[in-house]
Amino acid sequence: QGEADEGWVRWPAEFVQRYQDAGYWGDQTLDGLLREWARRFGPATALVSGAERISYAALDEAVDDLSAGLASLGIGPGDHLVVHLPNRAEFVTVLFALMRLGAIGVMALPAHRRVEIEHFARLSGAVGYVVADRHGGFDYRELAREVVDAVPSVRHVLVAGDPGPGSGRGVFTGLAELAAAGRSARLAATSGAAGVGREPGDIALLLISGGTTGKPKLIPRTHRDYAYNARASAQVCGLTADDVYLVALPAAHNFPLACPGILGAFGVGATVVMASASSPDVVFDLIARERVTVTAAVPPLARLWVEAAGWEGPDTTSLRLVQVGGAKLDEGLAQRIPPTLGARVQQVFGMAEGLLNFTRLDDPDEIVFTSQGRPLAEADEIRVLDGSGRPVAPGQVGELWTRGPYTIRGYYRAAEHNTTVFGADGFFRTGDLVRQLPTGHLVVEGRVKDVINRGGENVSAGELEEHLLTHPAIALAAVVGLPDPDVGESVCAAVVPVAGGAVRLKEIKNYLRDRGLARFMLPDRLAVVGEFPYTAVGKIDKRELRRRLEQ
Ligand code: J2J
Repeated sequence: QGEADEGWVRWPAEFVQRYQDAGYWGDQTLDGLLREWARRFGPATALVSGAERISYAALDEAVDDLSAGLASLGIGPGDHLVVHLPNRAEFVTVLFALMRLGAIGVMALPAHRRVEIEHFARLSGAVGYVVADRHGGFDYRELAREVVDAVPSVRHVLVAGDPGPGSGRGVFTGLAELAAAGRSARLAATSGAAGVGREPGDIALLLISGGTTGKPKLIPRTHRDYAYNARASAQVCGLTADDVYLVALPAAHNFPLACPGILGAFGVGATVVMASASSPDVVFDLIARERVTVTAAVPPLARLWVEAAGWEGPDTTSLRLVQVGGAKLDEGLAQRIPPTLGARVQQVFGMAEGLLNFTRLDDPDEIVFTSQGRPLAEADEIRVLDGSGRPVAPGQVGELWTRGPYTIRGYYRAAEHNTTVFGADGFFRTGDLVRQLPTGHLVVEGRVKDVINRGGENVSAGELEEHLLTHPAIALAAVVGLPDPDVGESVCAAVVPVAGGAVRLKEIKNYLRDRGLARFMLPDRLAVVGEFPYTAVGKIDKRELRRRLEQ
């Protein structure tokens, strides 16, 4: 079927055959898998959220109840709902209940606001919007009222917690009431007819692209490709039923959702613990109380934990693995993680579009600290190309293109954009600059667009940042281009100094020159800031930083 019909691009038949034959793709949907997990791990604890502890069997039942409740509202196969929930149990029940109906969740992150949510709702033609009552000092029901008014297709607002006064308008429904109604309906009926006609090759959910340029794209992930993604990631992490996985990043992000995250943990009968916030106090308490063994962080968060651990001396004795990804982890920070948090580090270079790279548990320290891992699957095809599409010499930096059993062939409803980021052969242009080591591991050297053009000289922001971070007075660094009347763009180094640290442009330039940097690589300006802006998942937000610096 063509893109115009469905709004997304399926894998060509030849590849379907290939990935099925090689055992990557199974014949179950994700909610079908939940049923199987409930049979296999029944009484084991699947999910811990606040004071709630939910077994695998109870989770599967809760999903049935909620899906029956959703069906009673008329929600069914092919419907889209924007899911905008913080890390709490309902995130999991909603995700699976939608899948059980053949409905599709659009995985918004808690930090998204009106502009993004309306964009997701319009683009997907969402019939519903699922929110929490309040979280992190924000009332999502107020946002929901604005979204309902602005996007006519949104007929249902489903609220985790108190549906509030808005429920009087008939649009707002509490998830708990809905599940209770669904339960009664289920007990009265003889069979549940939910989820008719779903196939493992259909869309299970839509993820949000992490790109910080342009409007976020929707990423269609199918049941079978996402199931592989989670299962293989769990294997790489050596996950077993004895593991306890802490969701510290927003659950709707690909990393904590399926790499291995929630879905990978469920697949082996492990326990998933939801952290309502990612701050060191909350996270350290949960690690000690629940004996957490594995968690995932973006580098700024990992830095926060490492620094706080130095002060607080938390009990992290249970922790065995800290995955770090989402942005480049600098070597210095990577090395501090094992001694301060008492766990091994795993670098993960992933993307919601698919391709995942992991350092392996048995990789030498040198590789673990300095590379961003190697592809998950044998069938992941990797090309490192120069600007004119030719392969670079081995070990040289180039742009990463990829194709494989869990990498999408096109964004959702983005036919035009797709022609620019997907090759005719189906390869996805990641926009990341990498070099590949002889071992197959990739080192991320920056983003294609994150190159500053100063009068024809190309300055790689990533490269300059790495040099800046080696300076003892610099805690964080982000290099951006600022408009300049003479040279087009000037190179601005924004830095957060270490506590009590002082930095000046002249001294920094001397320092960089002494490290052997070319003159053209030196920053023109230095902006000393107290704090960087962050994206919804916690990466440094360069677009916003640039905007602030321009003012
Ligand atoms: C440098 N850049 C990285 C890394 C991602 C696991 C981990 C991360 C994501 C993710 C993910 C990087 N070093 N280790 O989905 O499952 C940058 C790249 C990439 C983009 C993708 C997962 N890890 N990046 O971050 O879709 O530029 O996914 O293309 O949010 O983040 O962003 P996103």
